[in-house]
Amino acid sequence: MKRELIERFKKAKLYCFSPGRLAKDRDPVSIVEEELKGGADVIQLREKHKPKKEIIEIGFQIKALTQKYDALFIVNDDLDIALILDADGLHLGQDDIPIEYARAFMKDRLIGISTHSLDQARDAIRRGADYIGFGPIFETNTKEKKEKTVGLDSLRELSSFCPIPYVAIGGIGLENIRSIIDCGCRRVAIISDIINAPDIEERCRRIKQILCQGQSLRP
Ligand code: 3NM
Repeated sequence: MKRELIERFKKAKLYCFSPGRLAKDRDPVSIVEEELKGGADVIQLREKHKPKKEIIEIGFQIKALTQKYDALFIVNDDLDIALILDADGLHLGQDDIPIEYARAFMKDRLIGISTHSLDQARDAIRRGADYIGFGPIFETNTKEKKEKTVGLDSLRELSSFCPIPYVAIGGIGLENIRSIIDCGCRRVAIISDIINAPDIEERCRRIKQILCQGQSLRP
């Protein structure tokens, strides 16, 4: 199963999120369905401010949607919730459970690691991450903990050696997506540019189209 999940992740281009606080008064599950209709390949359940009980309830609904739209379902931070929801993967930050401990439970599911420098990226690769997030590429107000931007030059360097799939994240949107592609990266994770867009589905579709330009679109 691991191979199949990794192959699916390799094909993924647009990595989206549940809305967290950006939902405002909207239904988070409907927002995720719009992202999926627009072509999201991966959905990460990221509801940091909610009680775990509620995250689990929303998580079951979002997982069902990812199955309907044939997307991968990843849980942020919480190993227990990833196991309860039988997620395809778990995403860990630098201050979360070290990957070695999570691997014992996630077994052949995916584990992704957030990295904020080339050194952290190398470390995550060495310790057996299945994919890495790399960022923030640009300034972002979405993340509570402010990290220094890594910039496009580091992304270009990562592209030159990274043996596992990597996802560019942080301040990315329709306006600057081409600069990411120019670094050799066609896999992006986007929160605010999509969730704050007036038409989420349309925003996803346009971004996905640009990511797929020159390559065949997923049927
Ligand atoms: N992780 P937006 S940046 C969740 O650098 C997250 O690892 C980051 O949100 C990292 O697309 C980030 O709105 C926020 O900038 C991404």
